[in-house]
Amino acid sequence: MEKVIIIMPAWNEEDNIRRMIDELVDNEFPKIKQAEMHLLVVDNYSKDKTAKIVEEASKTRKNVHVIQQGEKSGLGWAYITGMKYAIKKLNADAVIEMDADFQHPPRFVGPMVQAYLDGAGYVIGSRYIPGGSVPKEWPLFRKAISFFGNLFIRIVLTKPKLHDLTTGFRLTKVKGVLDKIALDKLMEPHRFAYKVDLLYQSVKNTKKVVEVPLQFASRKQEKSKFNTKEMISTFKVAIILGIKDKQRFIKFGTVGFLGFLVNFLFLRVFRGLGLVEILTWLFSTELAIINNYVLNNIWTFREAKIGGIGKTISKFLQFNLTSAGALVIQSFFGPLGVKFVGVEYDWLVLIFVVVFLVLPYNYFMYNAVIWKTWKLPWSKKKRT
Ligand SMILES: Nc1nc2c(ncn2[C@@H]2O[C@H](COP(=O)(O)OP(=O)(O)OP(=O)(O)O)[C@@H](O)[C@H]2O)c(=O)[nH]1
Ligand SMILES: [Mg+2]
Repeated sequence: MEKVIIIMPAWNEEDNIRRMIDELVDNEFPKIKQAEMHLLVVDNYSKDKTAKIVEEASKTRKNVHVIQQGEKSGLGWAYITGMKYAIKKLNADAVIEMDADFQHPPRFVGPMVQAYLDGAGYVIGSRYIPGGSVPKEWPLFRKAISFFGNLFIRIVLTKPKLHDLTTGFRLTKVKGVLDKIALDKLMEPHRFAYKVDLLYQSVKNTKKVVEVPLQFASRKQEKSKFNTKEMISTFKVAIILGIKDKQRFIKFGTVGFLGFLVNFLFLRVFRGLGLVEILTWLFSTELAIINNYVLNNIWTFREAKIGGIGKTISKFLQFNLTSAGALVIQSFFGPLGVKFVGVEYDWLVLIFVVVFLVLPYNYFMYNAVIWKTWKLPWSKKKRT
C-alpha cells in the first residue's frame, strides 16, 4: 500500500494540534482506505505543550510521529527537515505539506490522496479553481494581493494552466519528483518564498500535475505574519526562476543575433575582396551557420553538447538542412506577405516572418531534432 506522510510544522500550537490529531488522524485517516496515512509533526522547541501532546498521541497511534527541527529556523526549514525524515526514516511514497492552524481543513486530504492514487505526481490544493476559495473575512486588500500575486507568478513562470502557485497545501510524490530536488539548496528556505521554488522544481519533475479545490480557512487566533518583506522575497524568487526558465531561449536569441552580425559583416568583407555576389552571400551565410552551430553547441545547448568527429559532422549537416528549411519558409512567406501589405512594408513582413515563423521553427528544430532536449510525445521511448 502507498505510504503517505503529512508533514505538519507546528510551533506553539497546543490547542490546534490536539484538535488536529482528533480530526485528521482519528477522523479523516480511517476514511482513506487505499493508502497508509501518517502524520509527522515538526516542532521547533515550542514553549507550550505542542511536542508533548503529539508524543502522548504517538504512544497509542503508530502513525503519529514528532521530531524537532534543529537549529535552522523558519517554516521552509521545518518542511525540509520533515521531508528528509519522511523519506529516509519513514519510507514515504508521497508527502503532504499541511499547516497545523486549520487553514488547510482536514477534509481536503482525502481528495488530494485520491488524485495521487489516480496517477498524479504532484497535487496542488488550489484556492483559485471552482470549489476552492480564500476566507470571506479577509479584507479586500489581502484578497487582491493574493489573487494578483498569484497571477503575476503564473505569468512570470509561464504556468497558465496552474491556478494556485502560492498555496501551502500540496502533495508530492517522492520517487522521481521530490527525491530529485536538492532540498538543502532551495531558495529562501527561512521565508515563505521557498514554496515557489519547491513548486517550480516539483512541477518540472512531474508528468501529471493535478489541482484539487481548497477552501482556505482563516487563522483562528493571533495576527497574521503576512507582510511586505515576505511578499517581495516571494516575487524575487519567482522572477529569478522565471529568468532561469527562459535562459535557453535568451541564449538562443543572442546566438541568432550574433549570427546575423557575422552574416552582415562578411557580406561586406567578401564583397570588398571582389567576389561575385552569389558567392559573397553563400560564404557569409555559411559562416553565420557555422557561428550559430558552434555557439549553440557550446553555450545554449551545452547540457546536450555534441562531440566526436562523426557526430559533429552529421549533426552539422542536419543543422545546415534546418537552416535551409528556414530559408524555404522565408522565401515562401516573405513574398506572400509583401503581396498582401505592399512592398513598402517589406520590413514589417520580414520582422513578422522571422519572429513568428523562423525563430519558433529554429527553436523547435534545435530542441527536438538537433540537440534533442525535448521529449516529444511521439518520439520513441528509450529502452531501459
Ligand atoms: N516547526 C516550525 N513550525 C512553524 C514555524 N513557523 C511557523 N510554523 C508552523 O507552520 C504553520 C504555518 O505557519 P503560520 O504562522 O500559520 O504561517 P502562515 O499560514 O503563512 O501565516 P498566517 O496567516 O499567520 O497563518 C503553522 O502550523 C505554524 O505553527 C517554525 O519556524 N518552525
Ligand atoms: Mg497559517
